[in-house]
Amino acid sequence: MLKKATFFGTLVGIGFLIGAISGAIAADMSSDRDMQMESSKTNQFKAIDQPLTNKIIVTVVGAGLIGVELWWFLLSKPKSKKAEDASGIQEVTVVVDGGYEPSRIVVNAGQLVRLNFLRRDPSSCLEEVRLADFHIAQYLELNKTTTIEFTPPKAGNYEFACGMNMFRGAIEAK
Ligand SMILES: [Cu+2]
Repeated sequence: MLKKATFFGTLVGIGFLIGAISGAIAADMSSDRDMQMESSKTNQFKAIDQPLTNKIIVTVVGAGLIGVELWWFLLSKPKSKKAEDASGIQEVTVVVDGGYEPSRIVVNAGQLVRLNFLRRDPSSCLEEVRLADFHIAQYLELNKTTTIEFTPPKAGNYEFACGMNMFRGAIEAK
């Protein structure tokens, strides 16, 4: 599963790369221009004519990045998972790694829910998970599964989040 941090890191990396390359090209051209200016003794600013292919590449890459960002923010929906209903207990394993996976869990109301939180993320941000509706605040040991059980009394959305309320997930009871 692609993590958001990794994704944005890659985007930033690509951005820097494009910036560095275009900077290098511009620096190259301006040094040429400086030499021309010195020899011709004119102080007039001259526009640098970029080859058409450069313009096309920059436009296409820019449009592509905008498209990816739009998709990421508008179209990528949180993964939803229906709880497996084995012997009356609705059990779901939630992997804690740069967020919660799945972050949306569909369960039946009035039936015991068992969430197995498997914490893979060493950051202290995700060391605790809270379910305010059930007055649960549970420390999650790294690389171990911590089980939390509760019964949603009625249909509705029950949120869970990290201790600082930065990463969130939801239990949808039907
Ligand atoms: Cu946090």
